[in-house]
Amino acid sequence: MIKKLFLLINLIIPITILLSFQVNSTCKADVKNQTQFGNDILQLSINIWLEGAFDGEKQMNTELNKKRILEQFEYNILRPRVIIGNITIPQMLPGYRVPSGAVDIIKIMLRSQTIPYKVVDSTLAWVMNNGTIRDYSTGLNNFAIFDNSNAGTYFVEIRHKNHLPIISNTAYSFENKRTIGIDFSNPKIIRGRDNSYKTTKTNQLIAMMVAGDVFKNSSLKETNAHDVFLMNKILNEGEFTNLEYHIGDVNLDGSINETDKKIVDFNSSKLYFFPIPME
Ligand SMILES: [Ca+2]
Ligand SMILES: [Ca+2]
Repeated sequence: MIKKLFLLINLIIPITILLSFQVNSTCKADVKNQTQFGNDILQLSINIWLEGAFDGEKQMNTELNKKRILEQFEYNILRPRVIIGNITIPQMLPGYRVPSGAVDIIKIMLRSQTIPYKVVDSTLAWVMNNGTIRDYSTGLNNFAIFDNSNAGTYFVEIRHKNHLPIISNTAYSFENKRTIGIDFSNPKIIRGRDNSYKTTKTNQLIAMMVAGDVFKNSSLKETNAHDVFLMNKILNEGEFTNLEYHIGDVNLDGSINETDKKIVDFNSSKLYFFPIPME
């Protein structure tokens, strides 16, 4: 009898350990969603304006959302590409929708504060029409979520498909689950970007991401002809269908036409600088 009991205990203990490990793993996977490189969840809330979509006063257009172009892009393009290199890009979680009021998608990167300023994490976020953001996965939180890095001090870089990238002037200290707020509409926040300053209809000096960067090349070989040349080519060749998430739609209204070309022409002298001085 004692021997049988001993055998039973010997069986139960490993099973219990195995089960508890599985439960822990499942919980961790649910919470962290494919975390591989870090243990912390960093939260970033920003204010950002995208030139072209911005009305010059207090909001941006939401045509890509109204025409369901963002929704199609999220489902058809982004979902199959969850992992890019070593970076896990979040996808919208099942059951969540593109948030109402979304203008477009931006990519936000955290860079180390020491040379060579490596990218330590990267995530996507929805830009909302009032200049705030939402987390990409659910569209419900008013902050972007980074879960592949640890707490630390990082520069914040923002990229968009056809706007010039920008980066913060200083590095910010992130702690686990504490939301950092950065107002990128304040010109002082952006590093070396005199070109992005604009005066709004209400005579406020604000910063925004410069529109029209349809040709992206981080090398020094890019000239100020590239963006204009590519925009002309897009218009002339008409290799697009409206209602498509397209790099030529500079003002983010869901169509590609002379309005987009005018913006690229107007900004052509700014568009060949890769404005991340540290790269
Ligand atoms: Ca360019
Ligand atoms: Ca357009």
